[in-house]
Amino acid sequence: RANTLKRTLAAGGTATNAWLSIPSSFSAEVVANCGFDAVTVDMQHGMIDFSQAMTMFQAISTTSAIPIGRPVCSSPVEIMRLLDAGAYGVICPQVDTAEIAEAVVSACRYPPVGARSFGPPRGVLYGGADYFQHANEEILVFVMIESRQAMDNLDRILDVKGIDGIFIGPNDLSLSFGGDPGCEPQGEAGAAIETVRQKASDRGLYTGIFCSDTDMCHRRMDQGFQLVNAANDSAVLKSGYVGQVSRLKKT
Ligand code: 3PY
Ligand code: MG
Repeated sequence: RANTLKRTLAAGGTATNAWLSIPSSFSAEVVANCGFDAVTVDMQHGMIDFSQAMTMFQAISTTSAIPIGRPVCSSPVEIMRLLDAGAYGVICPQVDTAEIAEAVVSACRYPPVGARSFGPPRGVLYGGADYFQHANEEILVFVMIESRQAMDNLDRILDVKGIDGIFIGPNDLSLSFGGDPGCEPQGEAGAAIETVRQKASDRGLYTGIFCSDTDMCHRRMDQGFQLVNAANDSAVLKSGYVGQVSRLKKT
């Protein structure tokens, strides 16, 4: 199966991503039917365990949205399990060094390129019978840059062969520069975000960043980011119901 998200990004386009934290195949199905280019199952900060993530990938794969997983951490074991469950891309958190980035790439690529172990039960169902022949090419590998340490190692991380793109975690980046969590930090962390974007894009890497609303997504796309997401499922649910309560109380 062709990774349509990769095709869009490779053509220089922008893509919309939805971010899931609720452990439900039904809510994943609802969101995946909304028209996003990609839907990300977040196991790091979402309330989602592995078997739930698997059913969420099943739901997403009933649509044309590309299923992506954010593993709990960037351990090769966690990454390989998500790919076996049918993720067609990963957004790996806290990739602070080139060594971690190398391990991430290796976990996503079958030999001789990497050291991914073979046995993709849902990967084959999603990707097709020729999954093995194309997985190394089709699966998208994003490494998250979200710390001062990653900034110190930035050139080395970006030079790791096999990375498809970077994804910025602005909340953690802001914290690591001494600020409060937030998606649009100013000062050093704000400057760091533009440095990452520029250096990644100079190397032909795809650039993504976490945003918290659609206006922010537009600002980031104007800045040159290609892959954005706005509020996650639980935040959308909450704001929808808070609005409902306030409108009901007015009448
Ligand atoms: C961050 O902003 O640090 C993230 O990882 C977004 O989820
Ligand atoms: Mg983070």
